[in-house]
Amino acid sequence: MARKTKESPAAATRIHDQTLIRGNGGELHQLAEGDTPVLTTAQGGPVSDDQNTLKVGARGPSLIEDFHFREKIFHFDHERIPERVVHARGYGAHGYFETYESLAAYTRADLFQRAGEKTPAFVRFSTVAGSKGSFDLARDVRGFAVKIYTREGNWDLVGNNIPVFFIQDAIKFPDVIHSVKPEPDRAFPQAQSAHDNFWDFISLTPESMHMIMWVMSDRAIPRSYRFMEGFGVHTFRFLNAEDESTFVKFIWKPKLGLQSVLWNEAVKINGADPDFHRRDLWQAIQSGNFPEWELNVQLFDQAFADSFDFDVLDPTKLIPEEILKPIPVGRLVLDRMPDNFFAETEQVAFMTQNVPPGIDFSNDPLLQGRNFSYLDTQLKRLGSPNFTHIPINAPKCPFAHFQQDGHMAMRNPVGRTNYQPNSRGEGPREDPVRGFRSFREEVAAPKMRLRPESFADHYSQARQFYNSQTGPEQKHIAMALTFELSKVEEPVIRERMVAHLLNVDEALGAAVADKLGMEKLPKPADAAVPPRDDLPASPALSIIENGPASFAGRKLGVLVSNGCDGDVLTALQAAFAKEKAIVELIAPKVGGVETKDGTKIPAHHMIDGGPSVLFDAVALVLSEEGADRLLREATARDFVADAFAHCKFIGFTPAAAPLLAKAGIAPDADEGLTVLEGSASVSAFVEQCRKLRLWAREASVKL
Ligand code: HDE
Repeated sequence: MARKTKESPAAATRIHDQTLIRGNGGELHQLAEGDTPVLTTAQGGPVSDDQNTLKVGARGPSLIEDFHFREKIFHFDHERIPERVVHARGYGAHGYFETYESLAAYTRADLFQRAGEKTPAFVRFSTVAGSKGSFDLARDVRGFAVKIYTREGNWDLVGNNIPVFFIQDAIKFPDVIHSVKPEPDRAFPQAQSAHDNFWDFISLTPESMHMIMWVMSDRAIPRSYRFMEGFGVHTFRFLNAEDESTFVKFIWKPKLGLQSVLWNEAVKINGADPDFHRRDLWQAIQSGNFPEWELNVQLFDQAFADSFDFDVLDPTKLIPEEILKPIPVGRLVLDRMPDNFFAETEQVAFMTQNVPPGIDFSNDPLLQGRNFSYLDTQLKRLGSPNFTHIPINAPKCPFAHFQQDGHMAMRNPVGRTNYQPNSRGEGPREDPVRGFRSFREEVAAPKMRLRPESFADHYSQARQFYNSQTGPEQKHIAMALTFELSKVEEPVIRERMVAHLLNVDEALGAAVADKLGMEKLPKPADAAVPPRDDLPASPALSIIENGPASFAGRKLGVLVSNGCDGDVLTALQAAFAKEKAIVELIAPKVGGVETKDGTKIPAHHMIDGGPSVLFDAVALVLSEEGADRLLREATARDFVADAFAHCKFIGFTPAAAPLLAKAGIAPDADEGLTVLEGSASVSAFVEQCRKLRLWAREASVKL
């Protein structure tokens, strides 16, 4: 029987909670345990039959009178809203931001005033080019959009995992996005930049060269959201209580260090698990391994801005960390998945113009353009100016204004007075002290459409980025450029791109030209400003230089067979659990295996469903008979061959050696192969796995 219960605000937003039903007076009833709620229409009418439409007889035509059927289909027909024009594919999570120390000297933003204060946050990660149903591991920029529900309004830091952008002026955004999206006459390729339109546009847009270096690097194929940095990109301003301004750039640094996959891996992961990044975040949060990032700020004044090599308003430039050290000011922890993907992750509306008092914009022309775009796009996508009434977008602080009506208005001002000033003293009034104030910048100049000369150097930081990469990373950039340009059909576009690359790095340009089979090198592109040679390498720009010191948060895949050594398996599981890593078992059948002492162990994957690309390191714990059977399975050979080719560490019991041999790998081929015999060998294997990959192997493996 249903019991009557008092309606709480939480319950009101959870009417889909299966334990609550509404009574005739709209009051909520708590169902007793074991009760099943009665299915109703959206109007609340109980439904007697949800399996059959209302018809004339059992075999006759359907009746239009069937309001339950019509309501159900009507609602279904309208389930989709427009996907985001960019960043359509994304995944979000809840958490909090914790302030380390008061930043009152620099900003009066309320969230930065009190050490140790936690402010609720929601984050959405995304790819840019692909549609909502595309795969996670496209070569692409990742969105890193953070909404922090501060006590003085929502702060949205709508960033990317790359600190610079393709273009310098927002007016070019539709062009760069049109060029990367599927070509309009054929509607392919999906979620790929490897096609003529993109490279045609890029090769005619020298300002994009710095960004192109990042996008062709492994930054564009991250191992997981948990292992990537986030950047606010633009220069912003902090304003303190005296309205004094300090320029600021925002950087999120992942606690688990940086990590990416290889392109050959990415291609295979997209087939094996198109939701690879979603699943990773889901699994981490559901298992209590809450991902964490530190918010860092680069603070500087006008004198620094004037003396810096590049214009701090140019979004195609960064300030190297070695020149301006990032200061950690707080941490972001993601500890809860949304209750419902659509309600929260799909309907969340990020807007660059959401800044609390104490944070202000700079004149970066990209940021200025974005401040128009993000409000406009929400109306298209969410369909009503009342999108702030959706719980995920509503502020969590008190708010009061006279905005009213419109589609789906959930709350309107109450009472007679819906304007101000009013003589009744009713309703909210502005507060010049607490309220948002813009930096009082003097601006006087002729109205014009002109790119500043200080934005004209398009190659120097591209070169600096390339020079800051380790050997394997430089090689990956060359491979990525070769792959992408090999998909370009028009030779003139390839040539134009190589001409730019020659300005970034002569050897890189020549190597790509050679791999593309170009017979003659083109002339380097005309440069508005000659590329500089004197910018020192910045180790902060390399992923490999900023990897983790442990295997924590990573995944070990263990291939097991009937009759395998249960002690080795238990030792591996214990050692990797201690390392805070995840261990998953792959077996010929998902039902699992029986170890040699007769213990039954269920598997997480069958061999066809658990290729080694899904893991950071692998172990082969096989019996002789098990190895012998796997020799005949192509997927088992691929498991081993791929793990080796992807420079992963491989542990194996002696009986697994024939499977290695079948994949063309000598058991002592290099130091990345560890024989698993006894506990010392397991510790040695964990130790090795902390390095994530044996890059030295890459030279001997052609991918
Ligand atoms: Fe965006 N961008 N963008 N962008 N952007 C959108 O807003 C836009 C840019 C970024 O998870 C849209 O709500 C313009 C830079 C992220 O919901 C849209 C320009 C950076 C997300 C839009 C840029 C970003 C968006 C589409 C050039 C990194 C996903 C849907 C001036 C600093 C947010 C939406 C989410 C989304 C416009 C350039 C990051 C159309 C006009 C630079 C992470 O408003």
